Amino acid sequence: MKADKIVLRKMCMKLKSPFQTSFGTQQVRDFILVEVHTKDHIGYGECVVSGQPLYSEETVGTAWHVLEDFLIPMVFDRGEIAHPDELRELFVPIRRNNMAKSAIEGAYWDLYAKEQGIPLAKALGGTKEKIEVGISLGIEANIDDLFRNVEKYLELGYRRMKIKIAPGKDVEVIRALRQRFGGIPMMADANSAYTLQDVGVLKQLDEFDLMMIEQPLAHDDIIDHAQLQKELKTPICLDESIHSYEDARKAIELGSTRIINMKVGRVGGLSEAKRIHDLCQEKGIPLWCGGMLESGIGRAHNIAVTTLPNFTLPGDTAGSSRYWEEDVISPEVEVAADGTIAVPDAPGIGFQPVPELLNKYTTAIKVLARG
Ligand code: OSB
Ligand code: MG
Repeated sequence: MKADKIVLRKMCMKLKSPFQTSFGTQQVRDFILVEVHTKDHIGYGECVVSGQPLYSEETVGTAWHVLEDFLIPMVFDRGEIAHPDELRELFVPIRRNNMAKSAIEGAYWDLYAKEQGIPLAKALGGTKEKIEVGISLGIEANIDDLFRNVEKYLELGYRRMKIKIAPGKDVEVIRALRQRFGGIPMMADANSAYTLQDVGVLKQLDEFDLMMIEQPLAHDDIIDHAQLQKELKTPICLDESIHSYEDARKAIELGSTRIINMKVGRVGGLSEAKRIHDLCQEKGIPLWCGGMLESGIGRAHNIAVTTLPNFTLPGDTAGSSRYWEEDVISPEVEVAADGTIAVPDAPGIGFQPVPELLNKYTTAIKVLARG
């Protein structure tokens, strides 16, 4: 695969409804799309940054800089790339900036699958024809709004409810949901809102038989989580703390995590995601695919990675209409009444980006040419 040009698009899409977590409220998704053009194909990748460094340190501004000034020149210098795994190695000297790396690596994975004439899921070694999905529900000011959301997505078939929690919006919220909806598959995500001093509150959640609690403690911690796990019955699932195979290996070894939320952007790409997948499979740690409120392009990548066999729990990959009035792909991602998404069998990501819609939501564009 030899890129003739690489196109960066700054994107801005408005969410149907605001999404509140313990670190902030998002109404607008600012992110970046990467297109890698070869003689025969275009590969698409999504950079799952946001406008502000709240979930991680990367932003649209930092990722654009790192892509334009470092990663893309490295890719042009390399010239021919036979397999996307080569990019993981190529980018090792560049520290972190995982979402920037993942965007261009994902575009090469799409290209690679298109050149082979196979779906991305197959190119990755995926084995499923459909994937099971749940939904991530933001914090609501008012419990009736949360009830309405849970009701709606249960009716639509979603296989588990993930409830965002924060201090003061935790035990009573989960208790109310259990009283109202009984034993539905449910988990909580704290996005690092607690410390070990809150162990009393977190222990109270044990009573509600949650599938797991996601990232209760600091975004950069794996020590306190191990301590906390010793005190909790509920399994801990790390999200923010896992940036690499090495992070996963150490967290598993320490007992800091019993389940891992995989976000391809957070770990720097699909090749690293596969390495973590294989490690977790060997260690008996189940995986599921997290989300970053992606457009259809990132969503398609998430569907593909979820077809790997150790993604045994429903992920956060909801249908396009949960987020957008209109998505940028055709067809849009749809969740069937049984809470599954059919894995497309067209080559590459299997959903076609629609040029007019890409342009409609593009706020800046830069074409970088080889040479
Ligand atoms: O912590 O998993 C998270 C969205 C943005 C940033 C962090 C998280 C989330 C979600 C939403 O939970 C997942 C989705 O629906 O894409
Ligand atoms: Mg999370």
